[in-house]
Amino acid sequence: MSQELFPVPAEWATRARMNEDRRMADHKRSLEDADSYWLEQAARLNWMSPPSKASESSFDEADFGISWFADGTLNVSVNCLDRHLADHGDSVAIIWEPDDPAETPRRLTYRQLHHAVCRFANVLKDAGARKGDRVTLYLPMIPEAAIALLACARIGAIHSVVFGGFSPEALAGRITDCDSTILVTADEGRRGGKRVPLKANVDAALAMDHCTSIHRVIVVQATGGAIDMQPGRDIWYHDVMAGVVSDCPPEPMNACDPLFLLYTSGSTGKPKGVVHGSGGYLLWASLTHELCFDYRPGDVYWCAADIGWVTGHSYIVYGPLANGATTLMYEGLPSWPTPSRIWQVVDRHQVHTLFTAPTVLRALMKEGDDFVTATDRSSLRLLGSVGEPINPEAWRWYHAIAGEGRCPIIDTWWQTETGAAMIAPMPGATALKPGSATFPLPGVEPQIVDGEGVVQQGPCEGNLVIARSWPGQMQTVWNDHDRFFQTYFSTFPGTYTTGDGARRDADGYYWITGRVDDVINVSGHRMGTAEVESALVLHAKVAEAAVVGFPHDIKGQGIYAYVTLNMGEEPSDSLRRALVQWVRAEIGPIATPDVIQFAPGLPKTRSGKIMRRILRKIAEGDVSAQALGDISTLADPTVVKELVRTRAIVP
Ligand code: 6R9
Repeated sequence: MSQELFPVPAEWATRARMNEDRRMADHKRSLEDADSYWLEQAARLNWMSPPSKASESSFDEADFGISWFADGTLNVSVNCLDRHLADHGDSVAIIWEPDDPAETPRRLTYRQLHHAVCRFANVLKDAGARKGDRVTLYLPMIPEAAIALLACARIGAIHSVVFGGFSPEALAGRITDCDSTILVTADEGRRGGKRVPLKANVDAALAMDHCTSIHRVIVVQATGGAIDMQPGRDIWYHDVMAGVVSDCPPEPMNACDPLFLLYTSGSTGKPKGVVHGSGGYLLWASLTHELCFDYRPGDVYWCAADIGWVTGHSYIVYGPLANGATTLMYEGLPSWPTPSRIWQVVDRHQVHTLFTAPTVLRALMKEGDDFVTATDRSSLRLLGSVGEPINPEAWRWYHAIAGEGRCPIIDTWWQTETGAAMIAPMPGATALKPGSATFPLPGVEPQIVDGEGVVQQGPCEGNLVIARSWPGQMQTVWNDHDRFFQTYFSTFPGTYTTGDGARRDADGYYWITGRVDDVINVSGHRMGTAEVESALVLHAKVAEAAVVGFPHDIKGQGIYAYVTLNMGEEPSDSLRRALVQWVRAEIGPIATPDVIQFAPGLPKTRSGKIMRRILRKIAEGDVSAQALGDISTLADPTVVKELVRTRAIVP
């Protein structure tokens, strides 16, 4: 644990809204005088009818529920667009940087974005979308993605974005789970010079027997590639946009009405639809965007995430646009066509704030500093990190090389479930320690509990829980309120269980240590080991599979799969390759197993439970007797010896 301390740079001490004293006073007040604090904060939004109540949430089974600003009415798109028009309608809302640097970037002012959103909202209405209907978005990183999100918000339709890298199978599952009726996609996506066959994937998904709810597919022409259009079902975005008016009155929404759902992996079962409300979520995205990045007019802010993840929702679209910011949206990959690309984009658009993931930094670090130092980067003032713990080495590189020592690193810890950042520094208020997400934001009350749920005091390590509701908290799991309670509130009653481990040091800094459940974090993407296992056992030759994470230099964690074959099947390299392809086709490339070890048997307890602890150790290559621990309780202890022996022949 690093004890270096990086004080607030002088430039930020002068410029920032927050300083150390105010940060502490705000946090104290947000907990001690929560109602008045939050009703005051609610004024940062534009309400049709302002709320008179803040939180009426409870984590207890008897009166369980999450409710924020329950009697307030607003429209999220009005907050992100209309209210900015009078003062700065002509300032740039979105800068779009294409995949191919030879192409021309696009710029949309707030006025132009408002115009496009209202038109597309009318297109959605013409397609039959009504308040509460689900609209699935399967799009590349193009401005139409932001337009589609906000158009749904305008009419009160609930958007469900499916990451463009997911397979037809995964897309179909997410459509069916929420019965969405309309799908918005593009002909193709582009990333790193390659084409992603989005529309062809859509066709494959909609051809599946169980996937029957979609009656309208709206297709954005992004590349002009050849695709099939099914008459009566598929329509071109540009055709329908040409035929609608640009006047679309915003739908009044209750603060608790769902704004979106977003599927995310857990430790068990299928991915669940995380449901976020309108008022609390937007307040949280907007407030945390201001606290963490201290945006000022004229700054160019770039969150280099994909819209398919919660980071894209909260920090490319909702947070920055609610705050009237200029948000940069990048279609491509950080290191294509050259490892300098990310910094070239910074220079091209004079980016002030860059927000990316540790996995990107580690990959760029490996390429050497010359790709960074060949660029100017003098516009950079703030650097953000999200998605996984940032190792101190990557932190120092980001700080010293990319940011030339002048930019604070804002390491934001949060989750799809939390809506936006929870534990994070503020640039003018927090002295930094490399690798620590530092302190909780206002209203966030973290606790560290031991395995029995006993709250630990002072410096300690254990399970990270949150002791009270905050405005950005998810409201339910789509169609499964019971699963919501069971997943997050039953392990340590009375608190929200994050699934992460954390350490608190003597100065009160929080250090996130990673997941404590069966979720692995591959390049900042969450993957349930159960999902990969289910995909593997669907293969005709596979009898059983167990998947664990293992440390990976670039990805943070890699996917290690133990596979037991059906009787009569022989392990081979070609079968190994076939299984890797199989998983990619079932879930998508982000689930690609790094290692497949054919295992004659899996270590199980007598009650049949797979001992993952042992599998993790073997995957890490730590096969000492001490590491493997007591294996005498296994139904068949010889299995372990066999796994250690066969590990040696894994390529
Ligand atoms: C925003 C996002 C959530 C999980 C979370 C944790 C890990 C995210 C982190 C971090 C350490 C950070 N995580 N940010 N761990 N430091 N700054 O990533 O949401 O995709 O739901 O993942 O990611 O393990 O529980 P999501």
